[in-house]
Amino acid sequence: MKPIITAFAASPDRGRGLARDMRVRWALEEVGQPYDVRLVSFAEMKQPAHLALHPFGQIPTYEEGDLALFETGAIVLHLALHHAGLLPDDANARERAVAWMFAAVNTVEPPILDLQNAMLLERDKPWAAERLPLVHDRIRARLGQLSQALGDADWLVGEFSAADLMMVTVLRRLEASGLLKEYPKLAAYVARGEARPAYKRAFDDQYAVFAEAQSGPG
Ligand code: GTB
Repeated sequence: MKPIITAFAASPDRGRGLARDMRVRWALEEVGQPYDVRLVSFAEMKQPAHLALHPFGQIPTYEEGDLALFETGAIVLHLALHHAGLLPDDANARERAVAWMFAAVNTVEPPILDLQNAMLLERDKPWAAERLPLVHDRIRARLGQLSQALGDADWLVGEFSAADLMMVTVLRRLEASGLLKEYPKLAAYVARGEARPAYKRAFDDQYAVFAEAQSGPG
């Protein structure tokens, strides 16, 4: 049975692969699991049918038989636990990879989301210009630590794992800020992730939704 995920019918990222269904698509591609996509509008995400799947009215969701999941970390972990290829074989290394998945969404992503809010929602506030350098510096602190932890390794825990999939997608959200360029090891790490064939397939599939919406009915 093919799992079904939900994604934006009209993604505000305009096909840049930044909406979070990208993580789930990438994981599905890495493990070779075919899937279906149900596109939802912003209005549909707030309707009871979608809220029954996602209590916060967001995308992505994941349905597989009678299992319904939300939260990308939980969905990617589910896929990693039930398919080969996204977690190390060694027991301790597996636990470390899971720790890094949490670090991606719980430690590295929050200051990056703060920047997104500062740029999109707070730009016109009188204190915006004063706050922005503080937001940047909080991100720099995390990037410096992450770069140190990665060192000269290709991936966070041995071979490529769900930890890298989560971390790379989190770091990609810095694309427009230019901050990633200050950390060449992290910039190269993200480029390694983006070069994976499974990443490219996921990106192309997400982009196709945007391109289709652009071409309009007809
Ligand atoms: N913690 C949840 C998870 O990881 O699954 C967060 C899910 C989430 O934030 N989903 C967003 C959503 O549904 C889409 S990805 N938002 C609609 C809403 O809350 O009403 C976030 C996103 C949006 C836009 C861009 N962009 O334009 O670049 C990038 C990412």
